[in-house]
Amino acid sequence: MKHELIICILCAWIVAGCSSSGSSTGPDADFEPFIAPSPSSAADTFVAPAGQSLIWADEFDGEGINLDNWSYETEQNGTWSHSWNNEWQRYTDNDTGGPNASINDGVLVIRALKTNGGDGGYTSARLVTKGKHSWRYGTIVARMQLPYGQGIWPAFWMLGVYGEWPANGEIDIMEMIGGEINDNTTHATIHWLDGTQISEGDSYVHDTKLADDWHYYKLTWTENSMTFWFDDVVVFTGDISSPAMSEFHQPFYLLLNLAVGGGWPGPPDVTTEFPQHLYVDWVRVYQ
Ligand SMILES: [Ca+2]
Repeated sequence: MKHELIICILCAWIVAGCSSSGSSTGPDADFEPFIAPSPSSAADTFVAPAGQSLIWADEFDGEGINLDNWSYETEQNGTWSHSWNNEWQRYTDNDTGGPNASINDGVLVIRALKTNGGDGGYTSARLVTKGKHSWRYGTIVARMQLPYGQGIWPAFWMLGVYGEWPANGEIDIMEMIGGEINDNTTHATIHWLDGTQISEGDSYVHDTKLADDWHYYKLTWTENSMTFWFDDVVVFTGDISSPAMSEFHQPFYLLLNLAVGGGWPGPPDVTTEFPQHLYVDWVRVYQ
């Protein structure tokens, strides 16, 4: 009896201790905010699309990542298995702020780290609005400053809410595979199902690295077409009026991720510097 009583007192003490240490609010109390290199201080000169209204935005101006807008898609530690595209990183959950994703001075920073661990050797983050926010047609735009280097693969993209890939459709507003001239190049692509997976797209090569400054990566989406923009330059226009492209007439959710390695960029090499940072000042949707 006496031993049981002591155990009960011990249990109560442990539970009380646990609850008091877990009562923090805001960003994870155990997380020390990392210092990312400051992005460019260039002025934001974005002009909202004429005739459309802002219907959703995340300006990343809060204390932490807004989990009413975003969820993490993760890979469990120790079970890393090239879940997507043979990418090398393990995507982690960072709550409102953590080592692979946080808000720094009004900017979302997604950070790829070299860990040398048994989880692919790298960690990073993949944020999605899946199940929280999705849109059909309009202008979808983000102000971003990209990472750089061989094997680095950031993306700002969308997936259809209904069906399995590729029948749900994929809209890649920005993909960059880094290294040499690739550091200056953004790719815009659409993928859909028409018997087999079909894709169309194009790329634009800028005169400086996309990591050197802020740029606007934008999709103008109507019931007939999708036009992809890099700042004021059209990267690609696709006609989506074909009956075989019904995917593109349903709501799509947003994804932001920073992959390391994978089938398209190939692996990082000795020239690739870590950590790498994808900076997102804001994401906005106009209709
Ligand atoms: Ca911001």
